[in-house]
Amino acid sequence: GVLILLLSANALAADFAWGFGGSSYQTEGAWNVGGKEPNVYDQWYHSAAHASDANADVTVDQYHRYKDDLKLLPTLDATLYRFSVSWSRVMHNCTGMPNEEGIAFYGSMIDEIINNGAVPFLTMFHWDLPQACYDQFQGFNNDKIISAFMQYATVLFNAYGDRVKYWLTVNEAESNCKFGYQQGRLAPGLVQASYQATIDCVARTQKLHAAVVKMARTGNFNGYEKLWKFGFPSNVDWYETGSVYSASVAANRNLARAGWYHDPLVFGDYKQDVIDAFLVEPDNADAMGTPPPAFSDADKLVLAGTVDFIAMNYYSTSGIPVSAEEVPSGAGCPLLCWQHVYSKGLREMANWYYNRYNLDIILTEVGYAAPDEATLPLDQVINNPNRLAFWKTHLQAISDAIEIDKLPIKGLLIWSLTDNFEWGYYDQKFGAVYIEGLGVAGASLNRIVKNSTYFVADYFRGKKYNNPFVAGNKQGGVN
Ligand code: GBH
Repeated sequence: GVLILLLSANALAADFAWGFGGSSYQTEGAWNVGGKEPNVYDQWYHSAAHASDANADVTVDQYHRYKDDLKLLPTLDATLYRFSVSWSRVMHNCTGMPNEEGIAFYGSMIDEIINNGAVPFLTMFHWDLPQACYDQFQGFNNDKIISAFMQYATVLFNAYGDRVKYWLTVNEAESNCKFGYQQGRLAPGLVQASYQATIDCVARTQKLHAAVVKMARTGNFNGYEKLWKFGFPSNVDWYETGSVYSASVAANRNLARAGWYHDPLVFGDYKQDVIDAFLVEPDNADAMGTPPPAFSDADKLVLAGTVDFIAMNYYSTSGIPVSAEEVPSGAGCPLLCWQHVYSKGLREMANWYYNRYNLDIILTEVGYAAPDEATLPLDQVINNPNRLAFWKTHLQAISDAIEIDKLPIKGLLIWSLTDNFEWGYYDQKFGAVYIEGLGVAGASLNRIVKNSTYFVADYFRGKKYNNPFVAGNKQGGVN
């Protein structure tokens, strides 16, 4: 009787695993070590115009400390780890010879992830384009980025495809395009007047993603390519019906953001409701009012079916009254608080994705930059009640989505493992781990785990979900 009970309880447990994420420019440092060439962020923050800004020359020095950092994973029973490869660390001159030292670095990182019992999620591109690609053809402002990226992807597939199964091609295409190539607020700093430039750049990035995935699926790399899974992490703020947005406005905005990202990669093109949603709301400064470009028939064939799961980044919900926010707004405060904390938005967005695409969902980023952590004394940072409250509500929303809504949310990658360089600032602290003296020259950069991180680990231990992921292909077969 007991055995049967145990077996059936096990059979009922949902498939889910969790871990942490980070990105190369934000965490590695070692900007000119090991044969790494400058990327557009090195160039940007070293330029005269930004000489007084913070930069990520050192940041959390993960390049030298990754082995120790990754040891944290098994102590928390965390089994996923997302990192990005810095293109200019592994290839010379944009598309020139591979840099063997850089290739070996990420190979060692992947081995350490696997040795610590975790599954690597490899982000191919998290915005730190080789400066050489920008100098040669303006990077993502030119279709030449597609063939250049395919050469880069070939290097990654050959080097890591035996141990990496989960690939994220381009992180947040809209953020990269808008901030880097239209508004010029981040590197490489190109300014173009119209949001149309962002829309065109996103379409180019979708074609790039599709070309890389098709290359993987039709190519012959190392015998493991049939096992690889691909995602395209989206940045979509959820819009909530309420006093600010009517139901139809909120629905249109969600369609025009979430559908814009994933319709082409699932269906081969935008469905009509996405195009209608773009046209309907001319007051929105961003996506609305400007139609997305038409894809050619040839493009549509390549685009369709190029994501194996929905890679969902979630931080914030727009249109809720301040009184509905579960904890104080995070990130960007006090100047421009952009993170409105509302866990129900996560659950609603995940439902939206599943209803539309019927695919597994992996939460590729969820996190909180408590607005006060830059100024509080250490013990209050480590025990921050707002961070704890954030995780309580968001873990509840995730498990409700899994257990009540029956959504196939298969993974959570907490953004981020450590406090790091938040694209211009060190005072927006998303980390599960505090870094002593981050941003201060010569600081110890000692790691201290925040207490809310132990809460997360205990929460998932209690859930006893089944881990659906299988470590590197050499390690344990396939799922
Ligand atoms: C992600 O971007 C990135 O993938 C990651 O690198 C980053 O560290 C993390 O999230 C936290 O920000 O200043 O009011 O104009 C999140 C999407 C979109 C969030 C732009 C900040 C700026 C809002 N980002 N947004 S505002």
